Amino acid sequence: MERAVSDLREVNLLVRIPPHTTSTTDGVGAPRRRIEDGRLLRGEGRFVSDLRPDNCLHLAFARSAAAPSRIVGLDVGQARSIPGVRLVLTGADTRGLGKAAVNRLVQDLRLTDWPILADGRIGAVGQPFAAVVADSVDSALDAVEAIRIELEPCTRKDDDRPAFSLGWRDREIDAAFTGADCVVSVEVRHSRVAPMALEPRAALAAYDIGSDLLTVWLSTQTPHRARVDLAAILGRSEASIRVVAPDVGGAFGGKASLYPEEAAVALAALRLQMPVKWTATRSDEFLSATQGRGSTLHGELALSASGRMLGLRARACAPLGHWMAYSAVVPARNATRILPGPYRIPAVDLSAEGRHDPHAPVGIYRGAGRPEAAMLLERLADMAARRLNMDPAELRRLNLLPDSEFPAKLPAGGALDSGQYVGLLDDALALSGYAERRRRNEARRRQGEVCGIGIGFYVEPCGQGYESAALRHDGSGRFTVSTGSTAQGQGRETAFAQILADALRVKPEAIRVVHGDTSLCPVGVGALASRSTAIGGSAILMAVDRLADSLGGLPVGDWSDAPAHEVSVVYEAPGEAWSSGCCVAAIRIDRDTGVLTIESIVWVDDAGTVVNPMLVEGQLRGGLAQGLGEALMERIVYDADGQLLTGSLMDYAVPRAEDIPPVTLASRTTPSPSNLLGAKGVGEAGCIGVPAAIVNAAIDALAPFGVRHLDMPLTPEKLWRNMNPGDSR
Ligand code: SMO
Repeated sequence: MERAVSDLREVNLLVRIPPHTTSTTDGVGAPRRRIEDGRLLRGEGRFVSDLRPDNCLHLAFARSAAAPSRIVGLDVGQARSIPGVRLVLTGADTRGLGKAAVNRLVQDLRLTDWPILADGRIGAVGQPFAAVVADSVDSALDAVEAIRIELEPCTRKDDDRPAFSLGWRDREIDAAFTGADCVVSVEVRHSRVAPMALEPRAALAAYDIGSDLLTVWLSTQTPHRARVDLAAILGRSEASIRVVAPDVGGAFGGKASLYPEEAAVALAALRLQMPVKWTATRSDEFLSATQGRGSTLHGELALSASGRMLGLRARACAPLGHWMAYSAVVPARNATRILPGPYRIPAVDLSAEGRHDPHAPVGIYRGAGRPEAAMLLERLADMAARRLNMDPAELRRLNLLPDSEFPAKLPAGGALDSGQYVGLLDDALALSGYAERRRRNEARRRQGEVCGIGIGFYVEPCGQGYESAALRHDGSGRFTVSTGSTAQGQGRETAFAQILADALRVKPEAIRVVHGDTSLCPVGVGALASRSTAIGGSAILMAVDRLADSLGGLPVGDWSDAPAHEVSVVYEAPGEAWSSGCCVAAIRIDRDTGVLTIESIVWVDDAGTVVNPMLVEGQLRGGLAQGLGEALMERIVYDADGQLLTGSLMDYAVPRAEDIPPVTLASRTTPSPSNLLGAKGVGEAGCIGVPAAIVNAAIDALAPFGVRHLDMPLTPEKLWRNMNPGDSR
């Protein structure tokens, strides 16, 4: 074991991710094809809505068409009489039930109600106020149509108090600004965006009276957390609830928290003692799934005349929506606790707050505060470079933490664990031909072209806390590992089989990976915060050690004489892993239409120990697609009355395959000392670095027009208006 781990700790200098050829080895580092794919590609995946138990009933929600309002009348009589209808639930049926937990990451967290069905008051458009259970989906929808509700607009007493606030301040901060030669400041506004998993939310619940067991199949990242919440809501023991996450088609943070709709499905199954299923439509997702981002950040950076960063003031204001998801505090907290990120800045004043509002809840979404931190710093760095007449790359190189400073303590606590930040920057500059491109862009501008180049440097905290693993040897050289981590399409079974194959010195085919079932897996956290490979993978390494120990120190690899045996471990990481990376984007903007074209993206990433480069590449490309979507086109819009204007994919733009530019990927990895595997997260990176690089490139392109800042999304209209400021067309 010792040897296997230390072997992984070599620093891998600028290795291009290899082409997808067949692997020569099976273990950690091998580009193995996904175990999961055959089944999924043959259409044999089992998602919640594929599950069809006998006598399954169907649930549909009546949702408010109006924004915040008071319910003055509700008539479900006609709905109850529609043929096939078995049950109609309203807010009155949910009184006295418990609520889902919110992670109390800050003191003085002001919570909201957690209505399963609106009771007396509508918090936001789209909130369900009744649930119909019927023999068929059609009957349920007919009954929903027959429900009469009378609403009275309520002038919402605007609640000025934040739901929480937090911050960290160095005493030297004022002196840093007083003594500075140059101060730049920016306000960055992030639109709310939709996590947009391909598979919408879905829940199926069945109650068995004989065993008093409630089984809930959920499209979730966090089955154990869902079980805790369902137990609290329904007043049942955790032992009497089983939560199963079958195949899950993407989540991105949007399925990390139990939803009121899911609790309603469980409640209906208990009432009827029959299976009840609900599958969200895309409209349901826009209206009532958690959204991401939405924060406004203010930043001020103080520098010396030579470009040294001296002080940073940053303030993040995050919207929370009308109820709070489990990780509601996380985006605001991450956006500030990360600062000053990869840069050495001796004094900071960081603060954040969250506020309830009359819209859908805002939760974690791929990046969860990290993109906001990166955008703020990278905008400030570019503004400072312009002010000081320095090259933006030079200003960054001057201020990036040198390799010798790891672990580097952060003002909010914790420490950046490892990295080669200057190396990442230099690799990205070299691969993108940065200096030459800048020169060429000058010539292109003289020809009338609108072109720019931008850098997005980022750090990504990931992999902290605990995860579990249970490892069983069947007595004949075959192994089953059950993990507390879950899977939503990342290739978890493949990666974990590789980690185990390596550690046990067996073929991956001898390993079965079980996940996503509270009755088959040890209590665990699940998949979020880019933690599964780092922490879940380390738990698996720990289990191998424990298994070998408990078999009398049997040398790993010789299982022929080993008896059947099972061990269960909980691994807790001593610190957090910090991925890092540098993106360089080159873009042009059409002078007549404002359409932005990405000419190249170069991206060098440090994900620590790479278990499977194909999986890493998939994560990088997927993150890039979502980061690009946010940068260029995605935006949730509510009008002044709280109506959702972007309630369908006709109004809310997401990138398609043809929008995804070619990308040059490279890696410079420094294994993390914060976990046994040395791994760092990689799934969120694309949403963190890519938007900052694209936005900086666009502002570079529009600098000749006097543009000094732009907020996402960089729609053609916005870019065109910035090139034609006097034109009111
Ligand atoms: S946004 Mo992730 O599922 O922590």
